[in-house]
Parts: sequence; structure tokens; C-alpha cells
Amino acid sequence: MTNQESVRRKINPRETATSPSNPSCLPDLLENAVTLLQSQRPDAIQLAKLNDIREQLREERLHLAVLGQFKRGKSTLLNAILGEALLPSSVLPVTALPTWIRSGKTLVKITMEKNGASVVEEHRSGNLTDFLNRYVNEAANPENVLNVTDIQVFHDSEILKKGVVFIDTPGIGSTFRHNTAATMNFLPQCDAALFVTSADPPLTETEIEFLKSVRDRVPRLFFILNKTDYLDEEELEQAVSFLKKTVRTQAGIDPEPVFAVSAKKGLMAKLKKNSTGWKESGMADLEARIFSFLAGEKQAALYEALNRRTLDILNNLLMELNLSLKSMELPLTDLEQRITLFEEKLGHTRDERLAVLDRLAGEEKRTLKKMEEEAEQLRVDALKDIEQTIEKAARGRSAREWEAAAREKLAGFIPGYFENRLGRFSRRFKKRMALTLEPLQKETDHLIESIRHKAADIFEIQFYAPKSGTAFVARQKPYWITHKWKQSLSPVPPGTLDRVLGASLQQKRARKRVLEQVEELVRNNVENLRWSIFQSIQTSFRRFSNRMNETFNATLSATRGAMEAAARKRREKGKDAENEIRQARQLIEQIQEISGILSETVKTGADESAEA
Ligand SMILES: Nc1nc2c(ncn2[C@@H]2O[C@H](COP(=O)(O)OP(=O)(O)OP(=O)(O)O)[C@@H](O)[C@H]2O)c(=O)[nH]1
Ligand SMILES: [Mg+2]
Repeated sequence: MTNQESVRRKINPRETATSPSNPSCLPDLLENAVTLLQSQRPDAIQLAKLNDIREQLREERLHLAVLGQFKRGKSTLLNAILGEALLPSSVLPVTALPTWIRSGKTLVKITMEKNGASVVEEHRSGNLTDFLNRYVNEAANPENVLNVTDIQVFHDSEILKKGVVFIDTPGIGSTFRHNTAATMNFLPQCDAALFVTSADPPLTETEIEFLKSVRDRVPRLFFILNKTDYLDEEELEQAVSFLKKTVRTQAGIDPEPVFAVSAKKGLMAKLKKNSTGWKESGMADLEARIFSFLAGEKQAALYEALNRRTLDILNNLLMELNLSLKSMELPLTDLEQRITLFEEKLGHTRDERLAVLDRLAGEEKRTLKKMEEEAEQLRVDALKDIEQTIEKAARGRSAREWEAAAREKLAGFIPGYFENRLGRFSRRFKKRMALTLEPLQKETDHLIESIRHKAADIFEIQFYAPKSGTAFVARQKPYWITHKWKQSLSPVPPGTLDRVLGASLQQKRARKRVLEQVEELVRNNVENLRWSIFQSIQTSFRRFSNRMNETFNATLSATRGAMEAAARKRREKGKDAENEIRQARQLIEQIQEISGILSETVKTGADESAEA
């Protein structure tokens, strides 16, 4: 019996015949890894991640995403599958945030962050598409100014009852680059995907590049050529064969079979319960394929995806455990020398970290200053624009009509004006923040990885770079406080004095009254906005540096912390360390065995799909 077979039996005594490619050992392997960590390394950051995977596995929840370039018809395709025009779709880029569609009684649930707290809004009836549109749509919620953190749609369609969760994703490659980023960040959570494209324009370079990065992260991909209603038979044939050839030669993926559909016609047919139309749209074939995938291959696909994710986490953990073991095993003087060397090298990393923190502080100061300047300019401009509007509206009116005309004009003008000017102002700063933080985030990632790299080099252990992005630094977006405009002018009755004054004096007093109110309104609105942007900028920077410090410290405690703990114990306990070395070795062996089986499973799975 090989070593791995014996481990497999130990891990899963009920399934003595478990072959490496049989995915059924994953729950037991996960259970084992979690139990081991809970008892021996309860503070390991990998524990929570393993627990999440365990839960997804327990619920047999497959995350099937619809991916593709903007406007290829992803949302329309999902609507056709659901049999309801529920998800917003339009000729303009729409879906700006991943939208999760789960089984359940119809409900739309939006979670947002408001003033540091999580707020949930739910709708069960009425026009749910309109409601969704307010949050998911790029036009209504540009760059996610509303700070939406999660969008869940529950729907009672049959297909969702098969344990699948659909995810409608933002289109890649549009002018809204953050939409591409949102989809890329989301990929690690995706277990399988429908890739939607269409013939006009044919597959673009952006799509090919995207497919290349999806290829290594999403184990199962289905290819869909949408909008076939634009094509005649010959054109369709050409389009399908072009798609197959390009995907095969340029992205290195075998796309067979390609589903040629018209999601739009499919949706119309399904709404009218027209089964012939449904078949003719190509959607019946695609739907049947998804059903058969869920019935026959879902489990394997889910296990394959979760195997990969678990393996990534365990390899990351192993590196840390090996470092800790090596620190306990080395002769004390050797260990101390290596710690000193690590400390020296760390000195440079610390300097770089301080440089990042300095740049953060500088960027914060500059951003706040720029914001103050623009707020003041905005106040001046707004006042001027509004005054001009009043003058124009009241021109040619009699002195007595003047105030009513001015107020009427303002009532119509002010809401749109503030919505537009102040809205643009807020969005500009949110974008500026995202652009400022992006390179700093990259530098931080690099710094964190360099600590682990140095530790691995000095202690001569294998370095492991996490693949899926799930292992450490979480991406962050600027935190943004939303702001409601105070829009109306309160009517102020003319004072008694006005009635006894002549017309021209009456007009002067009315003008003064209206302008004073306008000035106050502008001041309040700009000040409120200035305050909310000020808070948002400060909070975003604070969160970024907190998160950076947390990750930095966690990495330090997993590296230098482990070395120092070992050195301390060795000095204090002398011989007792042997017991700990034995335990650490055993833990590593056990985790290695688990990761060994998982990597065999991943490899066998990859070989099998290559053969197929
Ligand atoms: N003719 C035709 N139009 C379609 C089809 N599917 C979608 N459309 C149209 O294409 C446009 C884009 O559809 P959406 O479903 O919003 O596309 P999307 O990929 O979700 O777009 P983003 O969310 O912005 O990435 C809409 O005007 C749809 O009506 C189809 O099969 N045929
Ligand atoms: Mg969409």
C-alpha cells in the first residue's frame, strides 16, 4: 500500500476504494483540515476560508456565472432562462455589479454600506427591474456611489432548484473600466461559466485576453453565440466556425459545443409560452444542456473548483508551517543568524512600507485640498448660474409678479442642477480615489509577497504564491458616503412692510429675499456635499492604511513571529522543543497528505478533461 493510499484510508475509512479522481473525498479532506487547524492552529487565517468552502460544499451550491464583453446580451440570456424580464438590460452598458440569482420566493435584496454600517433594502413585489436598476445600473449608480456591497435576487424558477446560483456579471471591455475590474475580482468565486459573445463585432482582442485569464481560473466554460437573429443561415455557419477557430487557436480553449442562440427571441417565446419559438431561438438546447450539466456533472464541476481553491489555501498554509518547523529544527545559533538576516532584509521592506504610508498621507492631503478648492469654485459657480436663471425668468415681468416667476423657475431648475453638478463632483472624486489607491494597492501586494519570499529564501523552504487571489490581500474599493440634495426653496411670505411700499421697492426686497435664500441653499448643499466627500476620502484612506497594516502584521506574525516563537521556546525549554517539533512535523505531514490527494485529484481532473 502506498503512503497516499494509507492516508486516504485514514482520512476516509468508509471509502476504502476512493480513487484520487473520485471527488467524494473532498468533504472529508476539508473536515480533516479544519479539525486539525482548530485544534492546533486556531489562529491560522486559512481557517475561515476553509470553513466557507465547507459550507458551499455542504449546500452543494454551484456558482455559474454569465461572463462576456459588454452588451453581448448576458442579462437578456439570464432573463430568458428565468422566463421573466427581471434583470435590467439596455443598449447602454448596464450591469455594473455582480448580481447573484438564487432559488427562493421572488425577492430582491440589496446590501449597502451607509455611514460605516450595513443597510439592507428588500423588495418582494412591484417593479423589481426598476428597483434593481437603481443599484445595478451604471447610469443610476455610477461607479457604485451608493456603496452597494451585495445584490441578491431570489427567484422560483425550476432551474435554480437544482442547486445552482447564477451570477450576472458586469460586461468587460466597456469604457467603464471599473466594470471589467469588478468581474475580474469576482472570478475566484466562480465555479463554472457561460461565456456569451455574438457575431457583430466578431470576437475581440479584449475577449480573447479575458478568456485566457478565465481559462486557468474557471474549470468549466460553455460558449454561447448570441443574437443569431441578426444572421442568415450561411452567416451563422461562418460566425460559429470563426468563433471556434479563434477560441481554439488564440485562447487555447476547446469551445465545443458552441450554443447558437437568440436570447431576445427566446425570452419573448418563453413569456408567451411559445415552445416552438423557444426551440427556434436555440435556447431550448442551451437550457437542456444546463439541466443535464446540473444533473450529471454539477457535482464533479463543483468539486473540481473547490478542490483547486482548497489546494491553494493549504499550500499557502504549508509554507507557513514549514517555516515554523524549520525554525524549530535549526541549531539555535544558525536560527538566530537567519533571523538577523531576515530582520536586515525586512528593514528595507519596512522602509518601503513607510514610503507607501507617506505617499498615502500626501495623497490624502492633496485630495482634500483639491476637494476644498473645487467645492469653493462650485459654490461660486452655482450661485452665479442660479442668479442668472432667476434674472432670465423674471425678465419682462411686472414688479409684483417677479417673485412668483423667480420661485417657479427655481423650483424646476434647482433639483436637476444640483443632481447634475454636485453628482458629477462626487463621482469625480470617487474615481480619483480609485485611481490613487490602485497603484498603492499593487505596491502593498508586492511588499507583502516580498516578506514571504525573503523568509522562504533565507530558510530554504519552498515559496508558494497564491493562485486564486483568495489566499490573502482582499481588494478594496473606496468607501463612499452617499449624499441627498436639499432641493426646495421654502416660500417666505412677503413682510407687512412690502404691501405699503411702491412696486420697485417691493421688487428689490423680494429679490433680496430670494437671493438670500438661494445663497443659503447653495451654501448648505455644497457644504453637505463637501462634508460627505471629506468623510469619504478620509475613511477610504484610513481603511486602506488599516487594511495594509493588518495584512502586513499578519504576514509578519506568520513569518518572523513563527521564527521568533521557535527561538524563544528553544531558549526556554531546551529539550521540550522536541515534542513540539514532532507535533509540527506531524501537522505538516497531515496537511501535506491532504494537499497531496487534492493535487492528484486536480491533476487527474485536468488530464481527464484534456483527454475528453
Ligand atoms: N437582436 C438581439 N438583441 C439582443 C439579443 N440579446 C440581447 N439583445 C440586446 O442587446 C442589448 C444588450 O443586452 P443586455 O442583456 O443588456 O447585455 P449585457 O451583456 O447584459 O450588457 P452589460 O450588462 O452592459 O454588459 C439589449 O438592447 C438587448 O435587447 C438577441 O439575442 N438578439
Ligand atoms: Mg447586463
